[in-house]
Amino acid sequence: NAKVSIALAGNPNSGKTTIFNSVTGARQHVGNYPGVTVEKREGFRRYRDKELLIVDLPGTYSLTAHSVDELVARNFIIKDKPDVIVDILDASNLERNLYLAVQLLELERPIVVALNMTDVAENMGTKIDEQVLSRKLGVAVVRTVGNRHNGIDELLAATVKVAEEKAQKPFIINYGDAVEGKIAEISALLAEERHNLHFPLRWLAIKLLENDPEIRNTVQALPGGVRVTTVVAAARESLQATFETEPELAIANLRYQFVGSLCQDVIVSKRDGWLTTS
Ligand code: GDP
Ligand code: K
Ligand code: MG
Repeated sequence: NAKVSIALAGNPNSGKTTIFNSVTGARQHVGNYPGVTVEKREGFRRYRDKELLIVDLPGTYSLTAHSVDELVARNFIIKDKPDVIVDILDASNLERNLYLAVQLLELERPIVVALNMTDVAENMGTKIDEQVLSRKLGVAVVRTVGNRHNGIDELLAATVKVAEEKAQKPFIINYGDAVEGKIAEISALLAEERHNLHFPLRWLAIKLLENDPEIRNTVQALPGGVRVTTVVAAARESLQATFETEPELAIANLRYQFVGSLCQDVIVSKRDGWLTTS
């Protein structure tokens, strides 16, 4: 296929619009996402034998149902199914940016990571091993400095390559036995409804345990929705007892722990070590 649709995702101020402009130049137009006043910026670019259609998604820190921007971003990814998501990370704020990255990965769509603002990170003395990051996330990672157009061609090449490969390696955070048991139980129930569902089952199960209002409503409307809702309520109660806190907080904490240890694995030097070795 000569057409490749690409969605740019990332935290606010990670450099999405800068990279979007660098890639598309003047070939862009602005509209709105259906039903909401969130601005939708689309652009085009010819790259080798491909026609790229690029959408600049709203910047978000998370993918909950609690903000319109986050709902727009996640629904676009799930329902419009762009061929590739390019997740633009601010390398100088790696931990917070990886928190979104792992949530994007949990949507089980093809992803390329742009490690942007690497100049700012290095000025702060933070060096990131992008090969380790690539291996840990199971996706291509390309270093960029968006405002200097550095790495943009490599980013496009990696993006088109992912679009051609199609296969996305599964990415799974292990949330520990208590949560994983509940995810398995709910996923099995959802599997019976899979023809009515557009979202990945594991992701839906996690969102139900997090009491995500949009997913709760979607599932309630299914033929077997009442049964799923009852099982989810019992699972949430059980997790509440295990963690002695709201399951959504427990799950967010587990995700933060995962991201924290990921950061330790990929950040090779901070200011101190940096100065003594140079
Ligand atoms: P967005 O909110 O993700 O769309 O971020 P923008 O594209 O608006 O970028 C935010 C700011 O960061 C702008 O002032 C850009 O010029 C700047 N910027 C983008 N990429 C880089 C980069 O790699 N390095 C540096 N130093 N600045 C950048
Ligand atoms: K901005
Ligand atoms: Mg922007």
